Amino acid sequence: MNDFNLKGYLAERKQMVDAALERLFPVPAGLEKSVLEASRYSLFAGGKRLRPILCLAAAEVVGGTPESILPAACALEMIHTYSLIHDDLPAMDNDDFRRGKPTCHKAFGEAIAILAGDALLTEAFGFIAEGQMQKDFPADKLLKVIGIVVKASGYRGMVGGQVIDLESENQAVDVATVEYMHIHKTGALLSASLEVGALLGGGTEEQIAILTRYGQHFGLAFQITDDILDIEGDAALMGKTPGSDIAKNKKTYPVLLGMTRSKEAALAHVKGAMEALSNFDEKADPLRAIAQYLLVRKA
Ligand code: GRG
Repeated sequence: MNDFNLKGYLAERKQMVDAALERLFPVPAGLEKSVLEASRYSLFAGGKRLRPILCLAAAEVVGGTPESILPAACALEMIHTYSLIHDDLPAMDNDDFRRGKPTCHKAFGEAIAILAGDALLTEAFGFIAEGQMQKDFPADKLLKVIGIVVKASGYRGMVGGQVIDLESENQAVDVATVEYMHIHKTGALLSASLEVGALLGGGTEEQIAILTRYGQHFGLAFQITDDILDIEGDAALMGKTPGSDIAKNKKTYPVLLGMTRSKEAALAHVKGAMEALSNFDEKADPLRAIAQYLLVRKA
C-alpha cells in the first residue's frame, strides 16, 4: 500500500476517462451544434474525473475490468458536469468562474447552458442503457444501475440536497441538517459511483454493500475537506477565491463546527472508509490511497 503510486494511477485513469468521453460523446454538428459545444466545453474543462475513477476502481476490487464499464463511468461524469453547470447559473449560485474558466452560461448564455446541462443528464442514461448493452451486460443489471443513478441524482439525492442548500441559505441550521444536505447533494452521486462499479464489476451483494459504505464515508470526508479547502486551500489551484463559500453565506462544516472539529470529522470518515475496505486485498489499494489523499489534498 505504501508503494502505491496514486499520482500516476489518477493521471492514467483520468486519461482513460477523457479518451472514452471524447470517443463516446457526440461531436458538435448539425443544427443542435451549440448545445453540444456547450456540453463539451464543461465536460472537458479540467475536472478530476473522481466519480468515474471511483466507479472503475470499485469494479476492479471485485474482479471487473475498467474497459467494460467505461460508458457507465462516463455517464456519472456527465451527470456531475450537468450539476455543476446548473449550480453555477444565476438562479442558483451565480458563479462566473469554475476551474479557473468562465462558467458555461458566461461562455454560451443562460439558455444554452441550461440545455447543455439537460442534454448531459439525459444522454447519461443513454450511455448506461445503450453503451453498457453494447458491452454485453444483461438488461436486468442495467435497470438496477439506472435505478441507483436515478435515486442518487434526483430528489432523493443530489437535487434534494441542492434544494436544502438553497433553502437554508438565510436560515439558522444545525450540523445534522448540514450533514443530511451533504449526504444528498455531494455524497449520493459519489457513493452511487462505487455502487455502480461494484455491481457492474460482478460483486456479490455483500461486496456491493461494503463498497457503497466506503462511498458514503468518502462522500462526507470529501465534502468536509472541500469546506476546509475553501478556507485553507490553494485558491490558485482551485480556480476560486478563498472563503467564497462563506462569503455566500453557505453552511459549511468549519462555520458550524469550527476548524478543529471539522478536521476531526474528516479524519473519522476517512477511517470509516478505510475500515470498510479491511477485508479486501491489494486490489482495493487505489480506493485506500484515494481516501487518504483527501486528508492532504490542497485543491
Ligand atoms: C444543480 C441539481 C443540481 C445540483 C448541484 C454538486 C452540486 C449540486 C453542486 C456543486 C457545488 C459544490 C462546489 C459542492 C462541493 C463539492 C463538489 C461537488 C465539488 C466539485 O466536485 P469535484 O471536486 O469537481 O469532483 P471537478 O471540478 O474535479 O469535476
